Amino acid sequence: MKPLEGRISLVTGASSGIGHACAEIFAEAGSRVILLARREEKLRQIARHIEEHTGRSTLPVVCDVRDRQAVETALHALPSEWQAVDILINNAGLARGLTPIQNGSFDDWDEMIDTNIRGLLTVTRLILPGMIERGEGMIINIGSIAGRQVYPMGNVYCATKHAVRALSEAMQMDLLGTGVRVTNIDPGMVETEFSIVRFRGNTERAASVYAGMKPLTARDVAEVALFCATRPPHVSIHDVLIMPRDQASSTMVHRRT
Ligand code: NDP
Ligand code: 8X3
Repeated sequence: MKPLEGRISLVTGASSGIGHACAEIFAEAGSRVILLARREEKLRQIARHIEEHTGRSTLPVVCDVRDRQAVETALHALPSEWQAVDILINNAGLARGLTPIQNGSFDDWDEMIDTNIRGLLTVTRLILPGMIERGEGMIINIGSIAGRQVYPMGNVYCATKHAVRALSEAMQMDLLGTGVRVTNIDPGMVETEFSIVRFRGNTERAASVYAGMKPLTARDVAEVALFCATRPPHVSIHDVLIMPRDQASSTMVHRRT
């Protein structure tokens, strides 16, 4: 029997990168998986591939986590056999730009705050009551090294990830005694669409972020999430920092150039 047999996992930001890898690896471990993101075609393609490759059912949910009403409607409309979510992976998130705070864009700030903080809170608030009622569940929040160390021009993105870290700690306290476990995972550099999104499609600039060093893969992070989710029920891994060997801190990166 697979470790997550009979479980339901909900992964936000499952259309790419770390979320895609988590959806895949959790299905390989036996879980049924709800994949949530905005890009419908990508989501359906990934869901189909996971079903073919793992034999587990998947449920794509096309939704913008910034739209509270839309998230509420989508989650309330889940078919009854999908409603009892056991594991929530709060992964949807993004950075926009790398700009000194005095030149920052209000729109970019809103987008990061609304996605990385408000979106995480909305999904969590809607999923938690069911977990508490059933007396068990797990929330995995994907933070970042940026949630521990601020770096130049990272200002608002770093602030949102500090908020994720604070919320993980807050959840651990508030959910004590409910049977719900909360894990915070802070990755260093992972090569995904993250930098392409940050630099608005400038693939050359995005590639330069990882020049001469070996970043983590999305799968590296997903494997850690799976390890945390498959500990015995009395074990709660509160906090993980996973870095590439070539990265010592937010700003110290070893490059072979
Ligand atoms: P990707 O850009 O590859 O994936 C981001 C995912 O988030 C996509 O599936 C995207 O889907 C989804 N998403 C973004 N905005 C929304 C929204 N408003 N509503 C729903 N889904 C949304 O990046 P990563 O996989 O790297 O990022 C995943 C998480 O990991 C983020 O929280 C990021 O901050 C964090 N992280 C990334 C690191 C890295 O170096 N890559 C390091 C540390 C942390 P869609 O566009 O289809 O909606
Ligand atoms: C993403 C990693 O260092 O670009 O959270 O902020 S970093």
